[in-house]
Amino acid sequence: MRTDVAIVGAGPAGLVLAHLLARAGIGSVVLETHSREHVESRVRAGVLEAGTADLLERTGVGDRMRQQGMIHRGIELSFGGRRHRVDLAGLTGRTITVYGQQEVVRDLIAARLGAGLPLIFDAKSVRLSGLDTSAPLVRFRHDGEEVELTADVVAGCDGHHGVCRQAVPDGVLRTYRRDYPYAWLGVLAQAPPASEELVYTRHERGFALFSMRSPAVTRLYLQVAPDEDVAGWPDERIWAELHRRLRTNDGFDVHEGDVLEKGVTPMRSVVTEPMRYGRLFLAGDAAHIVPPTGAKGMNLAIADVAVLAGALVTWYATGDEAGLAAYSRTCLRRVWRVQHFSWWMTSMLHATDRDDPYEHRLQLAQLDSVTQSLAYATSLAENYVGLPLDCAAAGLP
Ligand code: FAS
Ligand code: PHB
Repeated sequence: MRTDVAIVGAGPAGLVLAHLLARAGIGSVVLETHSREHVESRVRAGVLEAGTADLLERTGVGDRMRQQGMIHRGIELSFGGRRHRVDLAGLTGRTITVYGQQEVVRDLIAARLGAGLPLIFDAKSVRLSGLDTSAPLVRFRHDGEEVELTADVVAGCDGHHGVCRQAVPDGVLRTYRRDYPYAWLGVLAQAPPASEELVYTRHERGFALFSMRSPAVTRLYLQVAPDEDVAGWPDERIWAELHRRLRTNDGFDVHEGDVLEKGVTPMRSVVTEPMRYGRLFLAGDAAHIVPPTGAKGMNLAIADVAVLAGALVTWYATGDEAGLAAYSRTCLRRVWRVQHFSWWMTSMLHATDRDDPYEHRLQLAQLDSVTQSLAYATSLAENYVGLPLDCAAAGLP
C-alpha cells in the first residue's frame, strides 16, 4: 500500500487529522488496533472548547453535535456548601459544548467511511521503520495478512499507550511527568441532570464533578485513591458519596439512576518533547496527557492536528517545510499553557493525599479569589473555553 500520510490511531487526533487532510486533497490511511464498536463505545471526554466545536462545524462534521450537543454559557464552582457561577460567555464572549467524545469519534468515522476513505480497524502489531528517511514504512497485520504501507509522513496519533512514541530511538525524546496522589472514579448514569451547567466541587471529603451527556444521562466523577479498585464501589456507595460531596445549601443534589458504566482513571501530567522525529509527528495523547479537571485532553489533541494539517497542506502545495519544522515548537507552546491550567484546576479542587489543613485553607482562599475577582474569573474562563484555535493554520477559510 502507498499513501501520503500514514495515521496510527482512530481517536480524536487521528480522525480529525485524516478529515482535515482529505478536505485538502491529501491522502491518508488510518490504522486502528481496535474494532469500530470498541472505539465508538469508549466513554471519555465530554467538553468541546469553542474552537473545537467551531472547527468540527466549519469542516462539515458538526451537524449532530449542533443538534444533540448542549451549549453551556457557564460552569459552577462549589465549596463551603455553596455554588458560585463562572460566567464563561459573559467573560469571554465564547461558550463550551457538552458532547461526548465517543459522539465526536462516531461522527468522524461516519464521515470517513461515508467518503469511502481508508480507515482500517483491527490493524494489529503496527511497526514503524525508516522514520529518519524520506520514505517511512508502516507494517501491520490485518485479516491474517502482513501489510506494508509506505508514506511520506507518519502521524503518531495512537494515544498514551501506543507504539509510535516507542519507535523513536532512545535518547531523542525527553519526558516531563507528574503523577497525582489521587484518581477519578467516573460514573455514567441514566438519570436526568440535576442542573443545567457543570458543577466542580471541593468538599472536605474530596473533589467531585457533576456533568452530563444528554437531558437523560448524567456524567459524574469522584476523587478516589490512586490505586482505587472500582470493585470496592457498589452503586449504593457511589451515590451516597456523590450526595455527600455535591449537595449544596441551595438544594442542588444529583438525581440517581441506573449506573451504565463506571471506571477509575489515573491522574497524571505528561509531556514528551520534541513532538517530532524525522518524518514521524506525534499528536494528542501520544505526546502529552493532562488531568481531566480542565476538560482539555481531547481539545488539545485536536489543536495539535490542526497545526499539523496546516503544515502538511502547505508542504504538499508549495514544498515549504517551515510549518513542519516548527510543528513541535508551535504545539508545545499551547501544550504547556494547557498543562499549567489543568494542573492549576486540579491542585485547586482536590484534597491532598495528607489532606493538610493549611493546604485546604489555601485552596478555599483561591476558590474565593476565583469567584470574587473579575481578573481571576476571567483567566479561568479564557482557559476553560479554550485558547484561540488558529483555524488558518489548519487551512480553514
Ligand atoms: P486516544 O487515546 O483517544 O486515541 C488513540 C487511538 O489509537 C485509540 O483508538 C487506540 O485504540 C489507538 N491505538 C493505540 N495503540 C495503537 C496501535 N499500536 N496501533 C493502532 N492503533 C492504536 N479528556 C477530557 O478532556 N475529559 C475527560 O473527562 C477525559 N476522560 C478520560 C478518561 C479515560 C479513561 C481516558 C483514557 C482519557 C480521558 N480523557 C479525558 C483524555 C482523552 O479524552 C484524550 O485526551 C483523548 O482521547 C486524546 O485523543 P487521542 O490523542 O486521539 O488519543
Ligand atoms: C465530562 O463531562 O466527562 C467532563 C467534563 C469536565 C471535565 C472532565 C470531564 O473537566
